[in-house]
Amino acid sequence: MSRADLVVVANRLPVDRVEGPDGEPSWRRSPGGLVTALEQVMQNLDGAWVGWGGKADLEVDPFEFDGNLLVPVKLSPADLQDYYEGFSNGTIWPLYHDVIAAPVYKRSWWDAYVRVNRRFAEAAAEVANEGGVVWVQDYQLQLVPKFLRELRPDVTIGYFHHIPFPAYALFAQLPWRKQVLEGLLGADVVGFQRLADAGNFQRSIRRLLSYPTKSDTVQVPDGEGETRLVIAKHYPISIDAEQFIALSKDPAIIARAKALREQVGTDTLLLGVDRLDYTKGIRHRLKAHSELLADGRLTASAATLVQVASPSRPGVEAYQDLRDEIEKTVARTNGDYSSVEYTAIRYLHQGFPREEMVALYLAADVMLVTALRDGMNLVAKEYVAVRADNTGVLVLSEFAGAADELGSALLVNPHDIDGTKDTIMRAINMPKAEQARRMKTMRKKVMDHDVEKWGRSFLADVDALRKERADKAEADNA
Ligand code: GDG
Repeated sequence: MSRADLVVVANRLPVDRVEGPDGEPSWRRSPGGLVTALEQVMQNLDGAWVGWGGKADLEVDPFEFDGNLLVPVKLSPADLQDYYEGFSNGTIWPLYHDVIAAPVYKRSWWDAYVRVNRRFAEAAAEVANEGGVVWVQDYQLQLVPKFLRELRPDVTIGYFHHIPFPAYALFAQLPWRKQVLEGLLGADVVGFQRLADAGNFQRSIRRLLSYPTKSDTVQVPDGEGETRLVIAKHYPISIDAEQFIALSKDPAIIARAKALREQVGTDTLLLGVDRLDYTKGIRHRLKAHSELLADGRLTASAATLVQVASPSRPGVEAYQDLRDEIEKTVARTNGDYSSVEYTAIRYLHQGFPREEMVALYLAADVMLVTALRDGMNLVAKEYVAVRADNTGVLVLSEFAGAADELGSALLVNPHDIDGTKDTIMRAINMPKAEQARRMKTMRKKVMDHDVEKWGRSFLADVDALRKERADKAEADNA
């Protein structure tokens, strides 16, 4: 098998397997956020990507796709249940999002997580070039850095954590907390979304492992009386702003946005776009919105809320319950406040092509991002990127990572329903001049810090450590 200088390891490969009319399988680029984020970074690099192919028990040899080598990792139905739906999405996801849902601690899930992380590490070890770089992605793979270092001490390892890292008092609940920290510390660079996440991580290290930390670094004992320096700092992720801007100028998409507005027919269009996930604060948003209707501050003929809730993790119970609850609320609100002509909430439990998402962003006067906890939230940045005429208002939860950069949004605490209601009304009534002032500042931020810059700054730190190690090895050998 050929090898690569840069290997990305992620739970999913960046492609979906599709079957043609003749039953012949082929691969198609998948529309996920991580893929888009890394698309630019991986371009022209002759890199490799290690990940699951999207189907249980799928056994496929590594293959070329768009100039990169894709290396499928086989996962059985039991792996998927215990490692993915279980430990990743039933334990880590809720724990790291401040226990919005109760995390489940199950020893068999942990065992599966260890087993599968080892498998990903083995696949990466096989494909990385001597002295190469391996970049591990996200919370499903927190043990890969350590396993990989054991197998391939010559490679330099980066890990990026896309979701929040919780405060020590919460992280301490995890029965396998030390193993997880040791797993992550197998990397040379551990990246987080927010400064606060990196701080939480370092605090947990000091409390649980007693390793010294200083500004962005941790001193990890190497077992032979020496220490190894690990960088642990924040690298806020972003979007391919150019691509979103280009789509927003596409005449077909502009026409579509206009048509959507006309069909909706109200003066104001409020928009929410989220995976259907309890971290996104959809319930809180709907509560604030329905109370505004009940109070008479909003009417269905004046404002419509379009809520896209793309299907997510249907195999996890908490997601099934959330869906039922949201759909009940939507039906109630529409029943109570819609008229024959106007619908209070247009609820869409579907995924859409990116072009349609951009048309919705262009059509929306107010974008509602009310996450209870969110690593970054790319939707907020996408909305801002497409508003080239500096109109529109972003209502943004202070608990989303994006709030650190987009301070000119109207920031809300989504738990404060009265505050959220007032902020939605302020957004609807905001004068154009104020909209422009705020939007301009936010657009500059998103354009100056796009995803390419994110990737470059992370990999630059990885590369600096790689060079330092190579120089040291050379000096030791001299
Ligand atoms: C995790 C972290 C962090 C959504 N529905 C459709 C669709 N989307 C796209 C959005 C956006 C992406 O999916 C969602 O990204 P978010 O950042 O909002 O949220 P998560 O999926 O939870 O992502 C998050 C992110 O990782 C990156 O590090 O920001 O905090 O939780 O790009 O536009 N895209 C299309 N159709 C849909 O129906 N085409």
